[in-house]
Amino acid sequence: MRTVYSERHKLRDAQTELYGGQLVYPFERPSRAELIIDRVRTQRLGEVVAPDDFGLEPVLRVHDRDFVKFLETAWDEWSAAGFEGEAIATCWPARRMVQKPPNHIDGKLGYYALAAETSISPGTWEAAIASKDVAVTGAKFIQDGAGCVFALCRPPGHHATSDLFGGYCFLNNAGIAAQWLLDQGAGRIAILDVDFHHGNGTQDLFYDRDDVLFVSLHGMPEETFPYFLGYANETGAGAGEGYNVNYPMPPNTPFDIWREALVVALERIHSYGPDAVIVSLGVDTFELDPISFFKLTSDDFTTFGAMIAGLGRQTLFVMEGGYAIDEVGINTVNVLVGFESI
Ligand code: Q9C
Ligand code: ZN
Repeated sequence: MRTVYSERHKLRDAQTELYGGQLVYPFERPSRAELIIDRVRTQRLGEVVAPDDFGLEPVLRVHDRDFVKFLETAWDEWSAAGFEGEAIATCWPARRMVQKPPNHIDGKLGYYALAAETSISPGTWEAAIASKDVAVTGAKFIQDGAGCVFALCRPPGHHATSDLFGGYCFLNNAGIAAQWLLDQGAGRIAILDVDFHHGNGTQDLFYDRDDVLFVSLHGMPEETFPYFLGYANETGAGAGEGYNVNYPMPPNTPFDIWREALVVALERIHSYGPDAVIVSLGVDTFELDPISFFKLTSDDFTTFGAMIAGLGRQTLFVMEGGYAIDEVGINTVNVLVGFESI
C-alpha cells in the first residue's frame, strides 16, 4: 500500500508535556513518525509520497473558524505577551462560568484547550497543517480508487473537536478526511477508532449525523483519558442516533477480549455499508505502552489488520497515537501488512 508522509511533522517538537506534576519531554515526539516511516521502508510496504496542499477549506468544513485562527496565531501571541516557556493552558471556563473567548492569549488557551498536557510550541501550527494534508491526500487516493492507503499523520488528531485542542491533537485529521470524502460525493463513511484512547473529538464532530458512523474501542473513561467522554451509552443524537458506537474496556484487557469487541464493531460497519472506512490507527493498545493499559502483543497487530481487511472496503489508515518508541514502527506496520495479507 502507498504511504503519505511529510517531513514537516518535525516542526512539531514541543519540549514540554505536563505529566505527573512535572514538565517532561513529550511522549508524542518526532521520533515516533521517523521510526514508523523507517519501518515502512525496510518492510517495503510500498511507495512513500509527499502530500498535496489542500489549503484551509477542508479544515473549515469541520473546525470552527475562530479556533483555526487561534491555532495559527497562538504561538506568536504567547511569545508577544512576554512568556518564555511553551504555551500551556492553565485556566478554563469551568461550570457556571462564561463560555466566551477572552482577548488575552492566556485565557484563549484555556478556552480552546480540553487538557493542559499539550503545549503549543513554535512550528506546531505548520506541522498540524501538514498532518491534515497527509490525511486529505490519502483520502484523494481513496477517491481515485486505491484499495488502501496509509496516512502517516503527525501530530495526531482524534481528540481535537471543532473548537478544542488537546490530547496531543490540534486538527482532527480523520474527521477532515471523512468530511472531504463526503464533499467529493461519498454517501457514507465509517470511522473505526482503534487507538487506546477514546476518539472524543471525532465522536463529537459527527454525533448528530448518520452519514458518518463512528465506532471506537478504548480504555474505559472511568480509568483513563479523555475521562469525560467515551461511555457505551453515547449512541448518537437526532439523525445520528445509532451511528455512534463505543466499546470501553477495563485495565489489562488482553487481545482475546479486545478482538471480540472488534468483531462486533466490524459487523456494525459491515451492516452500515460505507463507501470507505477510515481507521484511526493508534498503536498505544500495545502491552508496553507507557501511558496505556491494554495488553496487545506485536503479533496481535498483524492479526487485527487482517480482520479489518475482511470488511472488503476501501480503507484509509490515519495515524493517531502509540508511545512505546522501540516498537511503534513494528506495531504500526504489522497492522498494514496484516491488512495486505488478505
Ligand atoms: N493526566 C493520543 O493517543 N494524557 N493521545 C493526559 C492526563 C493524554 C493521548 C494525562 C493522552 C493523549 C492521540
Ligand atoms: Zn491514544
